[in-house]
Parts: sequence; C-alpha cells; structure tokens
Amino acid sequence: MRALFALARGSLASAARHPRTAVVLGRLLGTGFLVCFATGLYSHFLQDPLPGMAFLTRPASLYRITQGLHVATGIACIPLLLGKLYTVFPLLFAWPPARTVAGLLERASIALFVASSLVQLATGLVNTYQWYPWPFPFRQVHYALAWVIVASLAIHIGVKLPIITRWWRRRDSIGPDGRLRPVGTGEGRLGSREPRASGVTGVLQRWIERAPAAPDAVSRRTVLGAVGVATGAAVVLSVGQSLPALAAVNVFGPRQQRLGPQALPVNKTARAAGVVGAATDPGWVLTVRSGRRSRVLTRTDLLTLPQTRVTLPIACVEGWSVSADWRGVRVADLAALVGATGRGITVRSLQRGAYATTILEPEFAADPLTLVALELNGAPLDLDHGYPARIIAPARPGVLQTKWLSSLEAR
Ligand SMILES: Nc1nc2c(c(=O)[nH]1)N[C@H]1C(S)=C(S)[C@@H](COP(=O)(O)O)O[C@H]1N2
Ligand SMILES: [Mo]
Repeated sequence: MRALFALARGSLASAARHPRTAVVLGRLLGTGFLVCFATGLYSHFLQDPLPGMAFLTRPASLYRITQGLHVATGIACIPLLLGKLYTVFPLLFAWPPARTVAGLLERASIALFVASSLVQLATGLVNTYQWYPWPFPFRQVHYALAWVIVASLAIHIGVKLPIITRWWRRRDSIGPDGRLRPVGTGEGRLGSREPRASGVTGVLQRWIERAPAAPDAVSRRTVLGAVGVATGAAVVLSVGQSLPALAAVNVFGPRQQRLGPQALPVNKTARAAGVVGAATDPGWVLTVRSGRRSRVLTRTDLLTLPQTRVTLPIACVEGWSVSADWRGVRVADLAALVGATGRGITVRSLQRGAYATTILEPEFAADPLTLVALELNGAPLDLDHGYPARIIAPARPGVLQTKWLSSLEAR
C-alpha cells in the first residue's frame, strides 16, 4: 500500500502542483468563503432575525449588493475550489493516512471541509436556477453547512499555517535540483525507488509505472491562468443578472434584466401560486388591523389615499435583482390609520403555504420607502407581480416582498 501510494504521488507530481499554487488559490478561496459567509449570515438573519436584531434600511440597494456579491462570489469559488483540489490531489495518497492523533483530526477536518464545500457550492449553484433536486430544505442546510465550512476552514488554516506563511510570497529556486518541489513529493521519495511489491499491489504498481510521466508541461502559470480565466468567465457571464452594466453578457444567470411582464422577471406566477381567483375577485379588500381597531380598504380606497413613488429593486435570494418604479400607499400611513405607528407588522398573502405570512420589522414598517404597491413601472400591477397589491420595501430580500396581499396586522 505504502509503495503504491508513493508511486501514485510520484506520478501525479507536477510543477503546477506546488504549495505556492495551493497557497495562492487558498488565499482567494478563503477570502471568497468569508465573503459568502458574511453576506449569507446577513441574508439569513434578515429572514430569521434573532430577538433584538434591527437592520439597516439604507442604502435601499443594500441587499441587492450583499446578495449579488454572495452569489457572484459563490460562483467564483467553484473554479477556484476545483483548481485547489487539482493542486493538492497527490496529498490524497499519503500513507499512512495519519501518523498522529492530531494528524488524523487534521485529515478528518479536511475531508469534512472538502465534502461540505462541494455540497455547498453545488447546491447553491443549482438553487440559483430554482432547481431543488434534493429532499432537504435548502436554506436550513445551506446555513448549517456554512458553519461546518467556516469551522473546518479555521482548523485547516491553523494546521497549514507554516506552509501558508512559507509560501505567502513567491520564492523561486526551491528543491534539491533548484526547481520548485511539487506537492506530494515532500519526502523526496518517488515511486521508482520503492521496493517491488507482489500480488495485486504489484500489478497496480506496474500499471501506474507504465502511465505517462508527470505532465511537467503544465506549469504553475498555466494552472493559475486557466483557473483565473474560468473564474473570471463564470462571474462575468452571470453577474449581469444583478449588475445592469453587464446585462448584455448575462449568459448563465437564470434571470435577465427587464425580461418579464412590466419589464420585471417573475419567479412565481399567480397561476402557479393558486391565487388567480382570489386576486381577481372584485370583492377583494385589504384588512389593516391593530388589536381591536381595524380598517377594510378596497383597491379604490387605497388609490384615494396619498400615493408615493419609489424606485426600489426586487433582489432575490437567488442572486438576480432588478430595479423598478413602484407607486402606492406608505405602510406607515396605513399603520397610522389604526394607531399602530412604530410597530412591526405581520403581512399576509392570499397565497397559502410558505409565502402566506412574512414579518415587516418596525424599522422597515416605519420607512417612508416601504409601500403597499399598487402600480409598477407606470401601470397597475400585473397579476403575476402581486395584483391587487404587494409589499415593496428597501434593503430586503425579494422573498419578503409579499405579493397578493390580504392583510396587514400590527404586532
Ligand atoms: N405571495 C408570494 N409573494 C412572493 C413570492 C411568492 O412566491 N408568493 N415570491 C417572492 C420572491 S422569492 C421574490 S424574489 C419576489 C419576486 O418574485 P417574483 O419574481 O415571483 O415576482 O416576490 C416575492 N413575493
Ligand atoms: Mo426570491
């Protein structure tokens, strides 16, 4: 086994698989993961605040920026992670797998780190296409894995600190023959000097020996260049889903700026939500309630109240975001009608299920940009955009911008 693994390491060794490459990619990947973690926590707590948490309502595009960054950075991490795994691949064939308890824990933490990162990035990417081919709730699992990743990343960085500091700056002329010494050949023991094995191991040994020699033609620059181009392309060709300046080259992002009814994309249509009947019912009213005080408002009543125009984006957790012009009644004005100024508000939709209720925290309910929107881009709301009325608020995830309102109730 030892001979076989040494042979495998030897035949995988290449100039590109160098600790310096691992450190360069690792720095970028570590930064990317931390950006994803911070922006992800922000998105998580906006949707599930801990008691006592309050949030910024400005700049109005704050969530558009943080979540756009979250998804773009996550996408960038995919080629970076593949490049990093390519670089350190020979280390998989270390034998014995660990010599000490600390070494065993280190390898276990790496296994956990690699596995959870791959699952996190793959499910995250697939989620941006609204594809959920797994039996678990995406958000909770994504959140839990984020902690697993950050904890195992901290252990990983701690263990690798000597290598990281040694290769933080570029150093040439390393190794006995004046060349860079590749990953996996640290013990200076290549396969050819291994004793002959017998049986199955011997067969495998000869088989590996006959494989083409290490591809030294692939240099460190080539690998870093390829990873760089792949990373740049993945980001540039998808970030137009949230960055209008790059909308023209949005090849991979699932949503296009302005493509949809009233120049705004739609994830869930009224038909898919099962609300067509209730939303087009001429008897529709919006109920505004605080304790025993309540007001019942028809759409015409709402249109006779003072109207406010705002320009605010829909910024979906999936990464796409599009700015639009909205017109409607301030939520703060509606709250004042029932004496609920300054309170949080429970928002209810005509739709049943996961979107049935959301909560407007006091800071969002009080913000003058937060509306019960009746119009979008100069025309009455399209049925698919939440007709007869929807919530639009600054600096919030799209998932909280409830469509097809039925009531607002002070908390
Ligand atoms: N009632 C209801 N409101 C909803 C949704 C929904 O499915 N049902 N989708 C939310 C999500 S995830 C986003 S990003 C915004 C915009 O979604 P849309 O593209 O489906 O309009 O509306 C939000 N409001
Ligand atoms: Mo969304």
